Amino acid sequence: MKLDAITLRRMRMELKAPFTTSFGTFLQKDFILVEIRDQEGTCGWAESVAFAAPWYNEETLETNWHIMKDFLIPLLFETPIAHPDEVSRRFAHIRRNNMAKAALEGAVWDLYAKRQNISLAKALGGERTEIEVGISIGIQKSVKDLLALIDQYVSEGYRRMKVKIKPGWDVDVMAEVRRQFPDILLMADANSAYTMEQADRLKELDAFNLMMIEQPLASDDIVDHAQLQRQLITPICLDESIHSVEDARKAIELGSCKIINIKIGRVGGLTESKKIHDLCAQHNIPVWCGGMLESGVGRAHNIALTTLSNFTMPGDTAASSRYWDRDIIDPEVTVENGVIRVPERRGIGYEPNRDAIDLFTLASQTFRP
Ligand code: OSB
Ligand code: MG
Repeated sequence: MKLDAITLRRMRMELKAPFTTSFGTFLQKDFILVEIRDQEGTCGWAESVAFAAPWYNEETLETNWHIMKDFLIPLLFETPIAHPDEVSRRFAHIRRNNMAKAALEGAVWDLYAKRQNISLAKALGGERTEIEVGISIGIQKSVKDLLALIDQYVSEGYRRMKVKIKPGWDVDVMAEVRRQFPDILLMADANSAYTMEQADRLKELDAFNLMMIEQPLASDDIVDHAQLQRQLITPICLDESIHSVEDARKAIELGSCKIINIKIGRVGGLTESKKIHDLCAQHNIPVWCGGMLESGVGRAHNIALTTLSNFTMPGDTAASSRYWDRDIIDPEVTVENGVIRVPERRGIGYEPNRDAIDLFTLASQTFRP
């Protein structure tokens, strides 16, 4: 692939409803959309999942713009790219900034699949033709509101309910959810809101037959998580703590988790995601695909990744209509009976809609070799 142009767009889309985690509330989604065009005019698309503020990790939309413009894009233009696996090697001497790297690498993957005339799922070695999805529900004003939402999503067919928790919105809430919904697949996500001093509180969650508790302790920890896992019946799933296949290897060796949430952006791209997937499969660690309130473009990448065989648990990639009045892809992502049918069209399999994209673009810049 000989690259001709890379366009970065600074996007803002209004969320249909606020989304609250233990670290803050999102009212809108600010992100960078990446378009890479080759000399034949084929375009690859991806988005960065870095948020406007460094809440989830240290990256932001602005740091991503800087790292892409001043370091990563020049590396992509250096020589032609034969295979997308080369991109992460080319970026390896730039430390971290995984979301910036993943956005560019993802667009190269889409471009590559389109040039091969196959779906991104197929290019990645995926097998599934449909994927099961769950839904992630933010912290609500009242337990009553939460129960009503779960009721709605259960009737829409979503296969697993993930409830965000934090100290003061945890044991009583989960107890009530479990009482009302005795049979659903249920889990909690703490987004690093606890310390080992609160281990007893977390142990109380063992009473509710949760599939897992996601990232209870610090976002950079795998040592305390190992100690906590020895005290819990409920499996721990790591999200924030895993940035690479090396992190995953160490967490598995230490016993810090029994499940891993793979987010393409957090681990630096699809190539690294595949490596983590393969390592976890060897160690009987199930994986599932996390979400970052993506637009349709990021959602399409998550869907393609989830077709790999060890994605055995429903992920967070819900329907476009759950987040947006109007998504930026055609068709939008739809969920029927808790399942997304994986598109067979080439590349990401959903067409970015340039009119819709323009509506949500605050600024853009095009780079050339
Ligand atoms: O921890 O998985 C998370 C949203 C923002 C930041 C972190 C997380 C989330 C979600 C939402 O859980 C997943 C989604 O619906 O995209
Ligand atoms: Mg999480």
